[in-house]
Amino acid sequence: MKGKSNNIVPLNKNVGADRKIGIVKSNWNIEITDRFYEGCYDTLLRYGVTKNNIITKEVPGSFELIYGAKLILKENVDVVILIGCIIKGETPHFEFISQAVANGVKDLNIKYEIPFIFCVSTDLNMSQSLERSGGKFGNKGTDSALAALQLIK
Ligand code: DLZ
Repeated sequence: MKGKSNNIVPLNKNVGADRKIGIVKSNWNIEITDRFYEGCYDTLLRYGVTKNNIITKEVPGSFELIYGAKLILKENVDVVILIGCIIKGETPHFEFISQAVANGVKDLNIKYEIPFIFCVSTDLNMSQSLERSGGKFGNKGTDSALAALQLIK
């Protein structure tokens, strides 16, 4: 695993056994979200989650992550991880999408009994995103999987 995680709470290697995990992955900036997904998926497997207990849905962009999370709820998952990458452009779009997604995930956490994990990077440029998806700042996908496992243990 490249980079270092800030997530230091030790977890039992079998904490994910018999747990069902939902992942919603946005395909906008897919170079980055693929890397988050890989870090997330590999970490779940390492902690005992089986492949058939990882349910993945893809959506076009981060704005659709909330809708995807609502759909995946029907699969009776224990936790949902929302993966996206929002990169600042030349218009205020960045602020609108980032705010909407952060608020949407907060609302899901308030409304439902299971946790929703925010694995959405909001970076100023692609190089920052690369640093957080397996570069010098670790992999946000790995960190998000660890957060999910901590919450359901
Ligand atoms: C439109 C848009 C823009 C400009 N930038 C991003 C981005 O950096 N990251 C991302 O995940 N999605 C972006 N989108 C797409 C929106 O999330 C959404 O898919 C569209 O507005 C359609 O609803």
